[in-house]
Amino acid sequence: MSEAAQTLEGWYALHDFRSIDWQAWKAASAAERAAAADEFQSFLAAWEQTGEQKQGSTAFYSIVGQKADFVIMHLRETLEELNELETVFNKSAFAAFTKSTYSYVSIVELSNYMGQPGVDPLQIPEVVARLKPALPKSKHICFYPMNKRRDGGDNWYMLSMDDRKGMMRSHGMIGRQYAGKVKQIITGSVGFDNWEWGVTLFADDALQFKKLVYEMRFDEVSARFGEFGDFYVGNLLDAEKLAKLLSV
Ligand code: 76R
Repeated sequence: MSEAAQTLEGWYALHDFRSIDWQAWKAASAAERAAAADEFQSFLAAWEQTGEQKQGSTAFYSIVGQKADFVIMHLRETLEELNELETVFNKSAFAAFTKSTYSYVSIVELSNYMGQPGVDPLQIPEVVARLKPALPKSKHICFYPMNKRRDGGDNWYMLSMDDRKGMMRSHGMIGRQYAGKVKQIITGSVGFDNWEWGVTLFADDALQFKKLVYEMRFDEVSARFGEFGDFYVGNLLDAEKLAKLLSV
């Protein structure tokens, strides 16, 4: 058996994708709409407060294209908290005007491929901070789930640790060229959801998503072993933009 990579886990993650039932929203009375929108705004404020208290982090983005209208990405300490958040939201007045289109359950994950031998990563403050990240308020988000292939000669899980380390180094070097332009959060989802990882990227210039993902396609880890699910891309929402989105 090949040596499994050691992983460090941080906050649990829920990506909750919804579409808005515009017909129902427009058919509702102005008072109903105002009450539902106010309640939604109060959720946003509460999630913001959780972030300020460093008890978790929530990102809220519209989605471009017809796969969803918006995504709420929550990071929290426990799966119970994530469950509670989705249930409370589902019981809200606004949720009655939404339909779930996709969701993804995972956990912030760092692996030891690039680690220094003999150094305990949990003693490195930057590593610890990355396990419980404050989600940025970048203008754009990109999310997609992915696997590493397990197919005949192209089976990632049959490769030696050294071979995988070499390839992950090359992967990391490409990624580093995007430092300051793209922030990536890798969440592991083996045992939690249908793919092995969720990839969440944040950037102020959405074009950098395309540049980064395209460049990685030529790198062996992605070229030989990457399998990808649906891609979602979107724009930052805040209280003001939400009010504009919901005005009919
Ligand atoms: O954690 C680190 O920064 C160390 C290096 C590193 C690891 C271990 C790293 C760096 N990644 C790691 C692990 Mn990554 N990453 C992806 C994708 O679209 C594609 O082709 C792949 C999707 C992107 C865009 C991306 C970006 N990475 C992983 C893993 C787990 C693999 C495993 O354990 O087998 C996956 C699935 C994955 C996928 N990666 C970086 C980036 C970027 C931008 C970096 C540089 C980070 C930095 O140094 O700031």
